Amino acid sequence: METFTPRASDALIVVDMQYDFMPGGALAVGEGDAIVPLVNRLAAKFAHVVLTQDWHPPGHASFASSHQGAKPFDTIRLSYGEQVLWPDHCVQKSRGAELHHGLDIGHAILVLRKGVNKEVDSYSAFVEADGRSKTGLAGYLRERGIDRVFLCGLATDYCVAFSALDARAAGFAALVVDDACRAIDMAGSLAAAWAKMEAAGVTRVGSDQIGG
Ligand code: VGL
Ligand code: ZN
Repeated sequence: METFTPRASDALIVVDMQYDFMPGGALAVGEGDAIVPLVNRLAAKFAHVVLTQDWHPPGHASFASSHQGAKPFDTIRLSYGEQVLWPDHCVQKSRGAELHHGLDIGHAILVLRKGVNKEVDSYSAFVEADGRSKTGLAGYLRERGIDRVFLCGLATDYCVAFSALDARAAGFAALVVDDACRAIDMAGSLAAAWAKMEAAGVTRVGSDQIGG
């Protein structure tokens, strides 16, 4: 079994560990809360930890409630392409948008908020769904001397996958710590996400492969 020991040029990106993605939340991911202890143990091994926070304004374009006649989990066409419509979730300053209080990652150096543009969604921590608007994370990581990112959190098939794919596109090595993620898995989305990630050179690892 190949192991990866975190080094100074690695970062861990902890994706969207927010109450709305936990059981009982507006867009609950099965067992979303179960990974909190594992994410904490993983984060302790990394000097550079970035947290992401889905952070939508009220009336966001990704909300079904923003589109006449639409239901959550429908897909529609927006100016930038296909968009899955979600229940209202992670509304700025709401309780559901808060990071899980069980996260114990005091040394995290950046909380990156995404999806803040009312008209454009952003599963990815790097580039919004229009494929053009950058969050600045790639530049930030590069300035910190990072060349490899590990990802964990929620949800494997949406925000984790899109972030991993964009990390690769931006020239970083990318590894997804599979057991420290949970998926929405809707209409084959998890298998599709893994196929894309594998094709893009994203490495799938287990937390038992992370040394240190
Ligand atoms: C996410 C759907 C909508 C995620 C965020 O964090 O994976 N999924 N917004
Ligand atoms: Zn969202």
